[in-house]
Amino acid sequence: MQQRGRFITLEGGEGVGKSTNLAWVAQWLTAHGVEVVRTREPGGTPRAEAIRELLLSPQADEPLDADAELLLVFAARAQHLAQRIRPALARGAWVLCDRFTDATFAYQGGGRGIDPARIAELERFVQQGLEPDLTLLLDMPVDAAQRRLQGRLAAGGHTRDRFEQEHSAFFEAVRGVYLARARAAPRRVAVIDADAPLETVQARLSACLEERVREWL
Ligand code: Z5A
Repeated sequence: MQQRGRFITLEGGEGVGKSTNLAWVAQWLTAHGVEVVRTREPGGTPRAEAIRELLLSPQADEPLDADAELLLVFAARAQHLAQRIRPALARGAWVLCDRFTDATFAYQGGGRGIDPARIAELERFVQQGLEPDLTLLLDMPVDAAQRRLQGRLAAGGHTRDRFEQEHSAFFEAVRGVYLARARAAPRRVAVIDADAPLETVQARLSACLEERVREWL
């Protein structure tokens, strides 16, 4: 029987370098002979991307209720799991996903203040026990990540989405939940110090992949 592929997620607050490093991790895996499916949340399929648009677009005329936000996140995830993640894993491909349910505990739990027990209920309902084999948590102080994003905004071509308009207390709470989840699940979550030049961050990622992924190859 075909062995199921591995499920790896990248997590962290905004500006920590998830998108930049996702491409790098995908290259590392491909170079080691793995078929990699790169994807992201919210999103990853056309319908789930439509839900992403609802979640990210700033709508001053009608605020998005926090429970509605949570349910939309899980609706997108159910679609993504059914149409993309589970089929890929079943055929033996590895799935590399930019954010997953740790982000829901961090943003909807830490940021919005939703009871984590409710999030865990939806997690069980939607994921039926599926969780990442490895989560790479890119961590850095909120103010340093914000400075990176200022640089990107100043360069043009990027406007703040609904989450990026939040205040630093929101992002501090997000970071706190991520780090608490890493402490609670050290076998699954590897914390990478992302407050360094890109080459240094990638050397740290490489060491982590050698340690944690090599045995699965
Ligand atoms: N969300 C949620 O609320 N609940 C959920 O369950 C899920 C998500 C799954 C969209 O996610 C939003 O969805 C997100 C949470 C919410 N909220 N926000 N905001 P997203 O992942 O698409 O959004 P993001 O975190 O804002 O992505 P981002 O801004 O693109 O950040 P990033 O991917 O971590 O960073 P990056 O684009 O790779 O890098 C940012 C800049 O820094 C860029 O100019 C790079 O060139 C630069 N960079 C990267 N690394 C370095 C280093 N090492 N040194 C210097 N500069 C660097």
